[in-house]
Amino acid sequence: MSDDLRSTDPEIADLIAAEVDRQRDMVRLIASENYVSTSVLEATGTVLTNKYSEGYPGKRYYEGQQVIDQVETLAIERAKALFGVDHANVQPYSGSPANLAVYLAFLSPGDTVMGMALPMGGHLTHGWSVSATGKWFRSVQYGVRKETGRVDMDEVRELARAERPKIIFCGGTAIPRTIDFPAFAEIAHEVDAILVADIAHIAGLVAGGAHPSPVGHAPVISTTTHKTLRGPRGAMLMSDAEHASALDKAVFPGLQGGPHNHTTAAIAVALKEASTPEFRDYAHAIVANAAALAEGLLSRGFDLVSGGTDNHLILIDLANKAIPGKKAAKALDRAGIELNYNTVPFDPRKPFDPSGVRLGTSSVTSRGMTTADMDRIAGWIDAVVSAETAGDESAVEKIAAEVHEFARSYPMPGLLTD
Ligand code: DSN
Repeated sequence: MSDDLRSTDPEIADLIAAEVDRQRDMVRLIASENYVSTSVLEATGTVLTNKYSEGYPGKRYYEGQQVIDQVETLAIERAKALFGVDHANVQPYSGSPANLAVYLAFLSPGDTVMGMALPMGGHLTHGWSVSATGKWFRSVQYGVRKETGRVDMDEVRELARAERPKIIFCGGTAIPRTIDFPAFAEIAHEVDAILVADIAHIAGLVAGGAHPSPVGHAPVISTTTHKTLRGPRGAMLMSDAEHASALDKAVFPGLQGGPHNHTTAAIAVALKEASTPEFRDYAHAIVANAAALAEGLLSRGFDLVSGGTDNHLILIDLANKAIPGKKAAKALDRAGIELNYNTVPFDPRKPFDPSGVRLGTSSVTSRGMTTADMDRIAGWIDAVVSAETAGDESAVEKIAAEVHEFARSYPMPGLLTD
């Protein structure tokens, strides 16, 4: 950290330093988070934040875009090349605004949208009732089969035939299994709907060839850039040529003002990193680590939604361990293992105190942890859950010391290189 920040605002400088330590000392298993590289961090903290640039490269509403146009064009071209799409818009501020732009581009208020229900693994912006997308549009929601924990494609087809949605979202925030893009595309085609693949969670896996691509199946693709893709907090919309102009108009001037140019630059850097053979190895290592972690949890009697994982994400239903998700998540956090409590499909408990916890392996894989480490982490998770159930806080403290020592033994990407 620079001396400038430390002398201007020591309180914020101290808090940032404390967060660096926290991220270094924890085993971070939040499925939507990651560690960006030093290069991505550097691009984020630049003078590009000083510039307004409403519009798109070559057609702006303010002067002084000689450099910004080149930055945004590089980001667009890298997104197009990496994902193999006709068109990319790199301006959405984050995932929710990106998805709202999709509504603005193709729907009018009151039109029908179909998406996966939030408690089944979907996202708020896929038409869930408390979101603007569920209030301003007529939303129909699909889920997973109770017996398998997997998306019920028969239900999706029946619902689509009955309700005739204008857009169908696939993807979500707690889906441990491969998304069947061709099957969704077939249904969307049958009912004349636009299929929107929200690949926010799996974008890095798609880029690295560790999950099938929606390209060629979904004409519109939405993603954040900061999860498995390992970029800055931001988002992108990608599409075929036919849907490009409507999406661009919806992002600007429809929904947003000036793009965050420092973020655009960092997205460009992350996309360059994601085009390397090393990133392909990283994407496959994330999936291998998730499989190993799932195996370690299953062997300790944990009940995993869908019975396991195909990607970076694991959803544990803790009902058989007699501990609610929130209590488990808080105990694990005290023990140095960071994850989030989460609803499980058909959860009898409330969303703010649900039955499950959600884990992901993108961050631990960025630290360099391998499949050999995953059984150890599963063992700690099991031990903390047992200790918390027994009310044994000293056991939690003992595990915390081990976990912190273990975490510190791996380098942290980003500002720290130790
Ligand atoms: N908050 C993100 C997640 O954790 O999956 C989704 O928006």
